[in-house]
Amino acid sequence: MPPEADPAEHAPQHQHQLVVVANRLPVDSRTLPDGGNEWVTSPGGLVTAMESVMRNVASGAWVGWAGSPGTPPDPFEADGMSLYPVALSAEEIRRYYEGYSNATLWPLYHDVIVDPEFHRAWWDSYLAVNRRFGRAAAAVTAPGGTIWVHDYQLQLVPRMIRDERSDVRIGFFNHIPFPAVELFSQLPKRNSILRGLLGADVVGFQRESDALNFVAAVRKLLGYHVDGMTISVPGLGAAPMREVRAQTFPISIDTTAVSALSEDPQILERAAQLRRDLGNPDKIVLGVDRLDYTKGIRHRLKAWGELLDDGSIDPHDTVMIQVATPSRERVEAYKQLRDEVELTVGRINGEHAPIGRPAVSYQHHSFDRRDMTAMYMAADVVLVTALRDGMNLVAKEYVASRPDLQGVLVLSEFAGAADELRAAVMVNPHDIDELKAAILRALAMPPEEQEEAMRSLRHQVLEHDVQAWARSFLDRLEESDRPEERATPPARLTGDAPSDPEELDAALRAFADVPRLLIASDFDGVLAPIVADRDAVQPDDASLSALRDLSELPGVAVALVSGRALADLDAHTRMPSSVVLVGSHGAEVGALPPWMQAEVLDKSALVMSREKEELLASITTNLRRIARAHPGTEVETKPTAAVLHTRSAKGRGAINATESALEYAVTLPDVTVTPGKEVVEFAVIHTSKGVAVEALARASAADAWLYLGDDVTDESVFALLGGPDVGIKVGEGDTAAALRIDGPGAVRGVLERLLALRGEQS
Ligand code: GDG
Repeated sequence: MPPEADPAEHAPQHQHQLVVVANRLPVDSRTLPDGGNEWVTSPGGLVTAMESVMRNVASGAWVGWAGSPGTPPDPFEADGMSLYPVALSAEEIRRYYEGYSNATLWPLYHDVIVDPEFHRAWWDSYLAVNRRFGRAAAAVTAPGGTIWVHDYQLQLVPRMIRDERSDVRIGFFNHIPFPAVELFSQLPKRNSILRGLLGADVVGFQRESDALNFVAAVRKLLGYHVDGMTISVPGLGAAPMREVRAQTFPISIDTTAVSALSEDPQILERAAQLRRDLGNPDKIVLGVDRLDYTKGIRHRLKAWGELLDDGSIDPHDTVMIQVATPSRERVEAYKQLRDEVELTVGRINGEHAPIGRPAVSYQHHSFDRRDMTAMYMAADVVLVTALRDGMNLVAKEYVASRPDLQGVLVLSEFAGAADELRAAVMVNPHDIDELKAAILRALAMPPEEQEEAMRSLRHQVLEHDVQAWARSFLDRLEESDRPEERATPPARLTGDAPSDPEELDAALRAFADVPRLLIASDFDGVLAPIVADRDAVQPDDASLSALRDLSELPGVAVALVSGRALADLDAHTRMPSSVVLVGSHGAEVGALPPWMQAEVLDKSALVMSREKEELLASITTNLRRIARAHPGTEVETKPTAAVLHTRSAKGRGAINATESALEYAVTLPDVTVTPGKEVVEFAVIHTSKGVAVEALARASAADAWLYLGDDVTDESVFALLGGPDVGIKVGEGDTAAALRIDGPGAVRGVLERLLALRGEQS
């Protein structure tokens, strides 16, 4: 069983203005001499960056895993922030972290250097853990605060927070590449991932190509409207459209800290000692990487081995140091990589190393920052030969460690750093001959040429440090719409007066002239008067018949969209197969006519998991309890939702039952609760009529849509309409529709007029 400790339970009373969410907290567990344990902070680039921005906010926090399975430590303070540990069970570490994150997403996002594995149990765990992180973050953020979510392990978190906290700004930064849509499309649950990310206001990437790949995936797989790097995301339920910005923010390092180390005399001495320890070679070539197949270590060793084989390098003059920090050691591909690398190093040393000194000094352990800097300072050449890398900080650290302006960086064009560090010796690491030539060129580069290149590289790195990176991301996030500004869709009409008949007719005439149309309508209150007994509903036969006839005309798609369950809607309308039925506010879509493109409807998001089934069962039980306390109210169960109906309640019963239901709703962050006309719907599948109608418009390649609706749930469709579209609100109330008619009788008039106008053309 996963540990269910909820960090919010231990939370200090105050709420935080800025909350960072990352898989790992910036702490490590250290064993004390007495066998006990203590937590020490392990400042990396991200922590340093955050420290500088957190100085400017009243209160900062970090939510993440503390690094060991089971019960996490209580929240604690470190470096001016509150740290909130999130629990991960041993099984979740295997499935969410080693599985879906590191054996599915990591290889897929790095262009399938090894084959990604797909397992449904891993996904379930990823979902559950993301939810835990999302809830923990939502619980500790101040009203109107900012949450910054990091990296591929937590891609669902932005949306999960958004569903719970519409008042906060949410940013997401992806530290690794985002793959081309052709590759990304292989990912099971790909659309859930995209929707998860689109919960953010700003989605940040390392390289321009990553941001472009993401936007292309959103356009192709979700069909959302994209304008440059701005994506229009339809709202959930009655929520309005949101704008999400995709942008490039190349990450950097704490150059001040690295520069300070590089000027420390003790570290200078360590660098000199290192050279002596290696037998005073003329040249030291260095590689520093996590032992990961993306880093191109095998390619590098192959090139190095061949240079020794063909005598281009003399192992008496030139030594290679390869630091390969242990990483993800329980993931199969990493075990294999380690075996291969160590075999190759052993072979190279066996064949070429002079007695008493290595040809390749292989270090499979980690070093402290001071030792790392000493290595950079001793290295005449650093090899960064990644096959795919989000950025690669080693490249930037090397440059920042060389105030002497000496040293050569050989840099793979597949590392994000290649976009900025143009003065490096660029290389395609897949081309072993090219790699060998680049290494020889670097080894032979005259000091003046080194100086010129290093000066240019240092200018780039010193001008753009990690603090500037964090500030520019947060500034961009700050510029996104204030959450409260987008709280309600724009009301185009207020009051209850029907539109001028002339205006309505002109709109219908213009609409009927458009080549491909989608005509969609709500059912209750539009095609049938609202009645107390929902089963006794009497649809207007003439309206249904007009819709039927419209659906037979060329270039016209017709859909009925209702909050009712699909089967219920079908039973009351008996429409032919040319009319698409959409039930449960978009969560159930009936059969599509063969000419519609079914693939644009994302059914995967609509699938009920066991977890959702259980949630729905418990909601139903609770709503039934509320219904028993308020005679006349009743609970309807649908495949993906439970609905409290209050139409037949006595006295104040309807109001009281609705209030109880809404109070209960607050306890259900993962449920979409939609109050409508004398109903409150609790849906465990997140969708809306707007999402469904938009998908149908795409599936039918419609140039314009007409929508008729009377309920608040129809506002999610009206909010999407623009240009050539026609939105008609049936009955009173503020609305985002541009036209109003007064009831089902007038609907019949509209549909018959449309039939006449369009029929004339065919
Ligand atoms: C991901 C993306 C992106 C390594 N060995 C030791 C050690 N290191 C430090 C390096 C560097 C860091 O680890 C590695 O950063 P990279 O950027 O090279 O790569 P990933 O770990 O894959 O990081 C990457 C990064 O996120 C940031 O967005 O650049 O593309 O894959 O700082 O110096 N540090 C110490 N001892 C070691 O033995 N102290």
